[in-house]
Amino acid sequence: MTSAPRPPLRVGLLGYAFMGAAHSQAWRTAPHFFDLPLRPELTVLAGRDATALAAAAGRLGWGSTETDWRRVVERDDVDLVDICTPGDTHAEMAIAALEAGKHVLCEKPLANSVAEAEAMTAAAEKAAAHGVRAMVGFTYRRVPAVALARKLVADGRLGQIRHVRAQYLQDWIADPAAPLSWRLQKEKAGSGALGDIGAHIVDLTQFITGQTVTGVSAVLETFVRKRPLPASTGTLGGVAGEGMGEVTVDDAAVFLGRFTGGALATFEATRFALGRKNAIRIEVNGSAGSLAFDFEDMNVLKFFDGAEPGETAGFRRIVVTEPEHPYVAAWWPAGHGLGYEHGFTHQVVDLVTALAAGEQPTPSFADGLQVQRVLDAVERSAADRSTWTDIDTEGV
Ligand code: SOE
Repeated sequence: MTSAPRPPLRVGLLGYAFMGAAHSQAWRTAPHFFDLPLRPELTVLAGRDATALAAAAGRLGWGSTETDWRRVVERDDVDLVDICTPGDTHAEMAIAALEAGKHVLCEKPLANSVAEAEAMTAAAEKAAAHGVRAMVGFTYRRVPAVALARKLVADGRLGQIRHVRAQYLQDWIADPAAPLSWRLQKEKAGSGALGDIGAHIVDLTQFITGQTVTGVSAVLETFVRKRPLPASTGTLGGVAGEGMGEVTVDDAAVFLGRFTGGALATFEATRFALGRKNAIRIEVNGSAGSLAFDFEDMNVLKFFDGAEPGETAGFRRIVVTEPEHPYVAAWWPAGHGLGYEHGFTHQVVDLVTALAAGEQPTPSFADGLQVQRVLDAVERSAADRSTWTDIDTEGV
């Protein structure tokens, strides 16, 4: 790695819970393993509780703090605003930051509604005319096995895609005694499993296949309608306190979809799959081959090559830990494997590289809006109990 001085990229991070911590480690780590064209500086961390904020800034490595996020947007020593707060704040923060000339990285889902996502995309397009960039954080695109899956499809190794099967399975609210965290409140999170984890598999399947979802037919369910109010917030659920409150989002989403290239898809997103912790499972079947990925075995991609003779053909387990694989060469000697946090680090690498080149990083806000439209179609289809709901493709 060269040690030539690089221009700084001064980052202001909004939020310091689970995602804030994941992004902090990415900003800290990326320049130590990758030869980045810009040098990220952890300039300022924002949050409302001054005591907790000071502790988080010390723990996560931030140089200063602000208890009002607007100050971060206004500060002259901030080049990029990274938004890791609940969805109800994304639109206001991102639009203010873009209007102030700051680049923006915004956690998924982009917004809580299509209208907000449209406003954010319009602000991003306006800012792009001045070289200001916006990206949405669909981190799992940066898992090496996922990036390899996309490459195999793009190289034609799967032929024409016929089937896409996607699940995102967690179990952290399967216990009815788990508290009513913000992720279970519609006004904060927009939707439940659908937006929180279903958004990831919509993005991932589109990323891998290079196609988009054109229509859906869906069911949503809320299994546990009342939960204890939280006494304190924790990494995900927090600690239960006194009193009960209403769950106002879906606990699970199941839907059928069609892709632009004609493939049929099934999607399942739930936080009630007991024993499944972070199982993002994607299988794609094409006319020439198939592939299968499970995040619980994230360093592996399974590939079936239809051109192999029947006698020896079978799914091969590709261990995606070799220097030839996407992102891997920067890390450990061959075979040593990566984890959850590396996706966030790769996200910083790709973002910083695009910014330095004056290019639009992906996924853009327009990409985030397109996913938002799929989520919205799922909600409308489930509410209407309709058979099929087309997705608006205007402007994406
Ligand atoms: C909670 O379900 C969650 O933290 C999601 O919000 C993240 O996007 C995912 O990476 C892990 O699970």
